[in-house]
Formats: sequence, structure tokens, C-alpha cells
Amino acid sequence: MKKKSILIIIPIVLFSLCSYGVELDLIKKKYNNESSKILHFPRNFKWCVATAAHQIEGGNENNDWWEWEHIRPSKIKNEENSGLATDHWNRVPEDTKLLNDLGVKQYRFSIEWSRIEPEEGVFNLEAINHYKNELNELRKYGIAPMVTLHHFTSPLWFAKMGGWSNADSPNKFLNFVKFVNQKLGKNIEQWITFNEPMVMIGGGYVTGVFPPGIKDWNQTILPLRNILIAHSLAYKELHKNKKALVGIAHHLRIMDAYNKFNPIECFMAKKLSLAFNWTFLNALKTGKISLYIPTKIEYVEEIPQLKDTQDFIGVNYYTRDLVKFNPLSKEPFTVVANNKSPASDLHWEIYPEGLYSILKEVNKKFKKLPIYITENGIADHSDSLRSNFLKTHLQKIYRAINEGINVQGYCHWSLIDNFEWAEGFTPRFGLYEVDYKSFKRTPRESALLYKEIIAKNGLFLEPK
Ligand code: GCO
Repeated sequence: MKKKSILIIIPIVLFSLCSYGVELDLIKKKYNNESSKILHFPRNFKWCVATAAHQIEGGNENNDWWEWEHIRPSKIKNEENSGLATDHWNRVPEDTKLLNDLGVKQYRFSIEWSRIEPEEGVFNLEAINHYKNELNELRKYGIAPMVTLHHFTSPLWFAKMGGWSNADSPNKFLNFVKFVNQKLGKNIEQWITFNEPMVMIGGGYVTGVFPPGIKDWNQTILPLRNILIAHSLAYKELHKNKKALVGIAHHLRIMDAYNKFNPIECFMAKKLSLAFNWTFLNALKTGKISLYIPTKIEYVEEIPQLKDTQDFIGVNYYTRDLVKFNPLSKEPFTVVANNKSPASDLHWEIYPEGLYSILKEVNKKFKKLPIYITENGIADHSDSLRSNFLKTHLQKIYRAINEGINVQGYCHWSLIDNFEWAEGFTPRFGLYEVDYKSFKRTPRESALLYKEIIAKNGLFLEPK
């Protein structure tokens, strides 16, 4: 009897250790054998890297960001502008070879709307053929595309009509999506309609660091609802292809109180997280937009066509913010970085635990949907942090997967250094360094590590 009960107890203890968050790899290490030294990811796990058109192509002169970059006094650090960026427009075969050298299974990139539709209703066949060729290059190496249709930039003609504040903006976007789907849809299975809509709305209408540079909470409502509607129209259009998977790349951040014993900071951190992280995702699940930030904004609207219009959850994860309360200052609440922790060149805290928390939260809220990490990376010009950043964040993904969370893939941001929006070219996010004079791409140590991880479909467990 005794022996039998012990045999039953051991697996229960092991499982409960896992479910109480003991890292599975610690248990694996205890039962050390050759295979347990590698954290093996699922066989069909999609190793990927991500980029965005305006940040790498160069010469995107016909969109709102190009105009924004040339406003004086400049809105961009060091008065820079995207200019030729990394000259990717002229180097697609070369850069696709870098993807193949890394061994990625998937490549997330964006199609620049202002190239495809330079004037309203005028579609550029040369531009669409350029992207058709890019898809052919990828197919040569068996790399699956994940195509982003809107990565922050809009055509100038669209911006001039009021951009996403214009009630007709969803239909304008749909015309573009229909054209791309008609020309390229049969070669693309996975789509991202919008990249980080809350960052685009926050930057464009609250902080003013993105075009159109408005600083008015009340002016966030129209763009929020129009982008959601635009997404739902695109979702329907793209699903004309039965195999299409359509989602959004959401920027999800951990928001904690600066002082965890300060109830006001805890309260506000929760409200900001709910607003920034979950408003959009919840709306695409329930059809109800519910945005509330105390003293700033309150907006609720039911739009039934939004309901259940995402096939996966795209997670862009970078860091954690801390919410500070100072009743004496004009702006009592501020969001700051945690300067007590290791951080990137942009002073973003390196916080891999946050990715695990986000994955658990997404899984709890959207159980049935697969998750793709659509961006994760670090500004690290010396490449002294990126390898450890990769390992620690992948270990958290590994743990989540081993606890039954359905993470299907990981896109590292980014393949190559690129134009980092209002920060200009200084932040270096690339696995490959770019010399902006010669446009030479040079693999960093971290690129070799990522290549090895992909080849092994897993990562080595380091002796502690
Ligand atoms: C974003 C975008 C990328 C950035 C990357 C680093 O999150 O702003 O998706 O374009 O370059 O995230 O900030």
C-alpha cells in the first residue's frame, strides 16, 4: 500500500511544483541527462524575425512620417529622417539571404501603403510587383511570410483627409487591403492588419510624438473606433482566403506601481494597463470598446462587427513601466522606467518576467487563440546585452509553453538595425549591424546565437 501511494504522490508533487511556477528547467536540471541540457521548443515552432517598411526600405517620401520627419523644429532625435534608411528597397535578395542564413521559418515585414496607393484610388503595379518578388524570394528559401498591412505610416493623401479621425478612413483602408489581397493574397497566409494601434494612437493624439502630433485625450476616440472598424473590414476581406490567419501586433507592457505599497499608484497602474494593453484586444473579442483612464477619458461603444475578428494574438513585448504619483505636480501621474534594473540603450528595463506574466494573462483572457510573439528585442549597440536578453526571454516562453500556453512562434525585433521613429537611427535593434554609409550588414554575436537556437530548436540550459 505504502509503495503504491508514494508512486502516486511523486507525479502530483512534480506537477504542483510546475503549476506553482517552479521553472520546469530547474526540475529538468535535477534529473540531469544529456537531452535535458537543451530546452526543446515544439517541433513546428515558428522562429522568425520582424521588420517594418518605413524603418528599413528607404525613400518612403509619400507618407505622413516622411512629412513629420521634415517638420522644423525637428520631432526626431538629432534632426534625423528616415532618408535611405537601410536601403532595403534595393537589397531584398541580399536581406532575404540573411534570413536564410539565420534559418528562420517565418519573416514578418510590412507593405507600405503609400507605395501601393500613392494617390487615392491610383494603384502602383510596379510597387505591388516589388512585394510579389519579395514573396518569391522568401518562397525560394521556404520562409513563410507574416505580412503587416499598416505599421504606423499612412499615405500623405490619407493624412490630409484627417487620417484615422476621418469617418471614411476604414473604407479607404479597405480599398488598399482589397488590392493587396487580390494581387498577393494567395501567397500569404498570416496577416497583421495593424502594428501597435494603441502606440500609434497614444503617440499621435496624446503625447504628440507621432504624426499628427495632437495632445488631446478626447481626440483619441475617433481613431480608436475607426482603426478597429478598419481591422474588422480587413479581417472579412482577407478571410476570402479560407486559410488566412488574421490578427494585430499588440504592444503589451507590464505597468507596476513605482512603490508597490502606494495604493494610488497601484490603482492607476492597473487602470493604465487595462486601457493600454487590453482595450483593443477585448473589443475584437466582445465587440465592445471600453476605454477608461481616471481623470483622462471614458468611452464605451458597442460595435458588433468587431466581435471575434482575430485568429491569433500578436504580442509585441519589450519592457515594464512604473507609474509614479506626485500630487503636487501639474501632471500627478507619470510613467517612468525602472532605473534600478539592467536596461537597454533606450533605458527600457530588461524584464523577462514580464513576458511570462503577459503570456499568462493573454492565455487567461483569450484561451482559444494561439499566440505569436510578433516583436521582442533590445536597443543594444554594443551587443553586450542581446544574447542574454534572447535567452532569458525565450526561457520564459519555454516555461509558458510547458504550462500549456499555446505560443506558436517568436519574431525577434529586428533582423537589421533600422530607423527607430522619433529616436532616429541611434538605437540599434538589429541582429545584423548596418553601416549607414556603405549599407553593409554584419552579423552580431547575438545573430550567431539566434542561428544556433533555431538550428537546435531550443536553447542550452546554462549551468547557474
Ligand atoms: C514599435 C514598433 C517597432 C519598433 C520596435 C522598437 O513597437 O514601435 O513595432 O517599429 O521599432 O518596437 O521600439
